Amino acid sequence: MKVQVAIIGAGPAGLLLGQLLHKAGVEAIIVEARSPDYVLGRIRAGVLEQVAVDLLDAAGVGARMHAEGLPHRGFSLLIDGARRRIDLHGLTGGKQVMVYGQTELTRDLMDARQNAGLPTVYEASKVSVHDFDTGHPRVRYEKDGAAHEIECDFIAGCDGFHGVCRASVPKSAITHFERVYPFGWLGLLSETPPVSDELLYVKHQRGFALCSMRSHTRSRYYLQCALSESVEQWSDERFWDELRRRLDAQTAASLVTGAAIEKSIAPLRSFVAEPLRFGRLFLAGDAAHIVPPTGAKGLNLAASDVRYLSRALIDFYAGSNEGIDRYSERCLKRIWKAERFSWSMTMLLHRFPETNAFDQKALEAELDYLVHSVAGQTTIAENYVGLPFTD
Ligand code: RFL
Ligand code: PHB
Repeated sequence: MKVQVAIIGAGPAGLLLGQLLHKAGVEAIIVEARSPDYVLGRIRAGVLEQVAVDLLDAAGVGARMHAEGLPHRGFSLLIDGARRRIDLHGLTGGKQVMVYGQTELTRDLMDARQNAGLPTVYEASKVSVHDFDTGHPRVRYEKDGAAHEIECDFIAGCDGFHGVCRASVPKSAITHFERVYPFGWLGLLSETPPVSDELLYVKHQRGFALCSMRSHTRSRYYLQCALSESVEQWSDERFWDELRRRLDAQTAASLVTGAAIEKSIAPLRSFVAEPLRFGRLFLAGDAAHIVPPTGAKGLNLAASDVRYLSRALIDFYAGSNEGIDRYSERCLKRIWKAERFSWSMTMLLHRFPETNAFDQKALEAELDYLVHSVAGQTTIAENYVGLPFTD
């Protein structure tokens, strides 16, 4: 078959790109390795910046998010027992974030795609990308034992960190920047009311914790854990006990516990690939970069890449190469700022088993400065709600 754009991956980046292209009359097919249920079963992000909210509106899929999502005007830090609120709204001239699960957003995009009758191949195996250094790229895959080939003008690599697109680029053409952290996040989802109206990021001697939510009746909690630990070692009871230990007495006393609906461990990593364009192949989202979740930036960065990529491709079909030529440079400017913020929040709030005592003290002083200075709080707030687009 022949199509203008072949999108690899039906995560938030691929689905959002497909919807924005469709709205502009550019045709695309999405090829996804997994089933829809598998994609929806991955419990991940919960916090959307205004940029992601605006893009979902532009894609025509924002209605349920506005009805069911929870706008948040601030969040709190609990630092060794002392609570400090970051007034996002007050410090940024009226900005806020939206708490709306990645699962819900993905479901909205999947439904819109299905209702519009747009082509998506789920459970494709042996997906491979070819000839993207020529004017005639191709995508090959197998489905139900039969081999298929797509001829296209462009390939959008939205296939996540372990995808095939970045891995298909010649090693000499790409540079990787990476930092791996010596711990993970153990996440638990439960049908219980959140312990706090707003998100609570916790720095404690026993390690980081986060109290988040999906709705007024569904909570998402995380605990910093060792990479050597497995989910099986964490009964629900052990999880709740450990969380209580990392909270202040008042918050711990009001924590409502219940059975876990989902529990998983995610390793923490910072990663950027440069550049993001290789001839007619473009990388977007987690395929191009990873941030540790501490800054709530991963999904938002994917949305920001897709904003640039959708415009670039739409402009190409309207006669301009400017967008595709500047795609990489434009994205990377924003990516590195989000990488910096996520790295900094991770360093400030986690317990590092091997940090030397001097570095530990310096980080504690930095955090103390940030939360007690209006300038410091503003820096956190501006980055958390999302930095403005410069072009
Ligand atoms: P995804 O979601 O990984 O989707 C990629 C898709 O590509 C498919 N795929 C392939 N398809 C075809 N052929 C192949 N060879 C393929 N290989 C892979 C995969 O099956 C998949 O469906 O990447 P995308 O679309 O770029 O989206 C990125 C986000 O998922 C990610 O950045 C966020 O979840 C990160 N994140 C958060 N981001 C935020 O903005 N705010 C948050 O609050 C937030 N919290 C989080 C997070 C990530 C977490 N984990 C688990 C790492 C919390 C956690 C715990
Ligand atoms: C989440 O609700 O899953 C979540 C919220 C904020 C983060 C990371 C994850 O920084």
